[in-house]
Amino acid sequence: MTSSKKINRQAVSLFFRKIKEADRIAISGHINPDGDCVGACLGLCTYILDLDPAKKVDIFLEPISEKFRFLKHADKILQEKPDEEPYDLYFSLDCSDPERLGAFREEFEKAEFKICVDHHISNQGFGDLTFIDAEASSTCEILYDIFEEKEISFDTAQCLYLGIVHDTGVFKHSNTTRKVMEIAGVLIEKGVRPDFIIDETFYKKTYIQNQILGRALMESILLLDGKIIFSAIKKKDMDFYGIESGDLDGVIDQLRVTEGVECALFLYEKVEGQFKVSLRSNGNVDVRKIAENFGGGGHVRAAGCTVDGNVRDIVNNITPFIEQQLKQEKSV
Ligand SMILES: [Mn+2]
Repeated sequence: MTSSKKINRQAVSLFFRKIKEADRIAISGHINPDGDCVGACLGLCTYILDLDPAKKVDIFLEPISEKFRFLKHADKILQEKPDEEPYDLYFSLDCSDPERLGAFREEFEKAEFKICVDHHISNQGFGDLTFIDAEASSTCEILYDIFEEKEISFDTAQCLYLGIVHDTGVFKHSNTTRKVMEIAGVLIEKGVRPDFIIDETFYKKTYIQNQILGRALMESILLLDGKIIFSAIKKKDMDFYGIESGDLDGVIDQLRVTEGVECALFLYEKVEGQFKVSLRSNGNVDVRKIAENFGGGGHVRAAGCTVDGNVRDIVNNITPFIEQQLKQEKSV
C-alpha cells in the first residue's frame, strides 16, 4: 500500500539475523535526544521485544523529556551500564557520527556487531551494517522501512509516529513526502491517535513556558519595515522564571509567523554577555549564510550562532546581512 520501500533486502535479513543471534543487545541515540531519537530507540526496542519477549535489550540515552515518558519501555532507559561485558549487538540510531553518541560511544565501539540507522546527510557511515537514507524524513521512517508492517504493534507505532511528527515539524517541513503521509496513515490504522501524540509531545507547554513566550512576543521589535523581527531574553529573567533554554522552544517560530516578516531573530543569554542567537527565515533569506558570518551554521530557513555582546550591538551587527540579502532578492 505504501509507495516504494527503498531498502536492501539482504541488509534487512542480516539486521534480523543479528538480532536473532544476539544474546545481549544495546540501543543508543544522539546526545540531547529529540523526538525522533527517542521514538527510534524505543520503537526498535519494542519491536524486538514483541518478536521475542525474552531478549535482553538495554537502551542508553541521556535523560529524556518527561513528555516522552508515556512510551512503552521508556522506563528501561539507562544512563549507565550495569556490568562490564560488551554487547553482542549495538544499534546507533539517529546519530550522524559516533562522536554524537557522547558517553555511550566507548560501549558502542566495544560491541561485537554494530548497526547504524540514520537520516543525516552528513553521516559518512560507521559500524558493520548501515542504513543511511538522507531522503528519509526521520530515523523512524527508515525503521518503518526495515520493519514488517504486520509485526508493528500499537506501542511500536506510537514511537515511530512520534519520531516522524517531531522531525517533520508536524508534517510541515520539506521532508514531508507522500510516503511520510502514507506511513502515518498505516500507523493511525495501528491505533495511534494523532491529536494525543501531537498535542502532548509537540505543542503542550507549561504555564511558565507560555508566560515567557508571551513576554518575548510583547517585547519583540520590528525592523526594516517589519521584514525583520527580534526579541531577547536576558539571563536574569531566565533565572527569575527558573527556566532553561529548552523552555524557550517555539518562541522563534511564533516570531517567524508574524505577518510581513521575512526573518526572525531570537536571542537568549547563555552566560552573562554571551547570547545564543536563533534565526528563522520564510524562504527569501538564507539564514545559514548569516549565521556562518558569526561562527554558527544550520539550514536555509533555520540557523543559529553564539555571539558575545549586548542585544543592541548583536542585532545591529546581524541585520545589515539580512538587509543585503533582501536587496539582492529584489534585484533578481
Ligand atoms: Mn532525526
